Amino acid sequence: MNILVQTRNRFSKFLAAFFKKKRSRIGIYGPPNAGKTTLANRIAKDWTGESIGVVSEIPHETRRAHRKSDITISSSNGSSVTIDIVDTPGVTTKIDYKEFLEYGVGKDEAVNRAREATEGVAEAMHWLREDIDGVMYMLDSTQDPFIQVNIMMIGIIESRNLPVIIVANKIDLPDAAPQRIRSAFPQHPVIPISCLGGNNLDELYEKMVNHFR
Ligand SMILES: Nc1nc2c(ncn2[C@@H]2O[C@H](COP(=O)(O)OP(=O)(O)OP(=O)(O)O)[C@@H](O)[C@H]2O)c(=O)[nH]1
Ligand SMILES: [Mg+2]
Repeated sequence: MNILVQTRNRFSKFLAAFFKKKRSRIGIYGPPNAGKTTLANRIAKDWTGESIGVVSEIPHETRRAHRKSDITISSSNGSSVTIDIVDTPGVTTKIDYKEFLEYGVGKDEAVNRAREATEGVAEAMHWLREDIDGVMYMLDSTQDPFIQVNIMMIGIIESRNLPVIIVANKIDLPDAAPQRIRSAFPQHPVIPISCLGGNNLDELYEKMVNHFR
């Protein structure tokens, strides 16, 4: 091969690597106990066969952000998106160690958990400012969506112009009211699902492919 052809091939490879689209990092955000880790595990299991983190009924179970890289999600029309999923600690405006005592956690562990949860919230906010390209904002459909933390978080996400899907989880429960979430955030797509029951996940995956591409 002559030197000119070799140089041209090298240059094309360099250009391809340089302009290769960076994988989008999609953060799962929302208040504690909404089901963020359950969803992250479900997505990872469905598309890679592995899971990400530990699920628990105790709030603030996730106290560090966990990432699972290189997940390719396909839609029924043949298009797909490859993303990294970041499962983040639940964000609240107030973390009180006494909250954990109700779940049978000892005082020392409760104080430690509260400290770690506070650091986790700071870390999640840092990621949102610096490293996140899209958000799945997850809510428990049985809870009131009009709370300060939701309004604040959606405001931050909007100010960064990040694509967002609002996930209305736990629609298997009798008190679930995903329409309340739709009225609270009419400017964004809302997908009602049950992570536990697996309801409507196909619609969520379709939306993710279209929204995060
Ligand atoms: N009924 C019902 N329960 C669910 C669903 N998804 C998650 N849960 C339960 O909700 C609780 C919290 O789930 P997690 O996935 O740990 O919630 P999280 O948002 O990651 O919580 P933190 O990490 O504490 O912020 C667990 O008991 C789950 O089994 C669902 O679709 N329906
Ligand atoms: Mg979690």
